[in-house]
Amino acid sequence: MKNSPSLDEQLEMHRKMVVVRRLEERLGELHKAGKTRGPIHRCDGQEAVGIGATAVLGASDFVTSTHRGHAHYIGKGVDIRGVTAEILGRATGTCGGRAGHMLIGDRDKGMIGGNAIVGGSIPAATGMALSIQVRGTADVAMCFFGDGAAQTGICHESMNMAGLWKLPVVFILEHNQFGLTVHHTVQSPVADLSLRAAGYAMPAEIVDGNDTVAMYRAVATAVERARRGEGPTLIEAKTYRMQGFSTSDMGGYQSDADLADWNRRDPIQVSRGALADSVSTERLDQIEAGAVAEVDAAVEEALAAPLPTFELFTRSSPYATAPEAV
Ligand SMILES: Cc1ncc(C[n+]2csc(CCOP(=O)(O)OP(=O)(O)O)c2C)c(N)n1
Repeated sequence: MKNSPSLDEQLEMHRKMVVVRRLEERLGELHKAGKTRGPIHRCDGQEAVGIGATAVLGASDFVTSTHRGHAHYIGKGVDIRGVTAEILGRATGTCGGRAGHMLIGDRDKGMIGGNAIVGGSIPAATGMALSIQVRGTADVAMCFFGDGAAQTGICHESMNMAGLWKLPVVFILEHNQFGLTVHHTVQSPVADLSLRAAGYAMPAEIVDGNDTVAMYRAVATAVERARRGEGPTLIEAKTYRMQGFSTSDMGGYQSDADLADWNRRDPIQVSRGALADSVSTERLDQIEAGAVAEVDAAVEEALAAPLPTFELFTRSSPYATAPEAV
């Protein structure tokens, strides 16, 4: 079983992390300039979780995401131009400008969708996994959710069912230490939420969520297990949210010491360090500059694109081939 990324895969994960980081930075600026449609949930510092985990998947596997899903979308291969236009509410967006940044779905890419209902991604992926099991394919469903979402009742119900029926689902707990502004120590009596996996008869692994290679390895083992019909796994990715809950967050509750500590473990720098022995600094700089240019072009293109028309808003599905009456 191959559970380590190739050099090409490692470079692609690096490139995608820089794409996501640049997107987050641009969205921060655009929000300040009043050009986004509402606040944005950035994932600066958490990029390695989504990018490392989705790098393991094939095109026909499924992903369900959260309100903080930019790394999941880009990781699963949703086009950056469509994502950017969608976030900016444009007709050229992945969902025609109707979903906004929290709800992007792309059926062709296996991106079932972001989710603004905290915990909503968990039963959605569990249901996808049941569908995969019933249809008898070798696909897997992957679910991203936060430490706040881990405290919901539906998380317990979904994991219990997944463990009982050995569903092909990989649960990725993106433990960024906070639910909204609430630190995890006042949300849960245990620091390591993956302890709970034992109660669902599923294996669990705690992973350095700021290291794409560590994420890839742990997730590859979990995905293979699911494909063999041996059931779900819970991966607890320890990471940290470097920005506020959203671009509207006034901040002040994250300690300077924690921010400095996690900044030293910035996932893009960790990745650069891991690649330094095999790839020249010039090549890495070139890859990063290409990623930045791609995002900047996507932003300019999106800002120049039209807003959706009333006709588009009355269609029943973004996938419908013709407008339908409502
Ligand atoms: C069912 C539900 N309850 C409350 C909210 C409001 N809310 C939005 S995000 C959030 C915190 C989520 O924390 P976590 O799952 O850790 O994700 P993070 O924001 O840290 O990425 C809350 C309470 C919501 N959107 N849905």
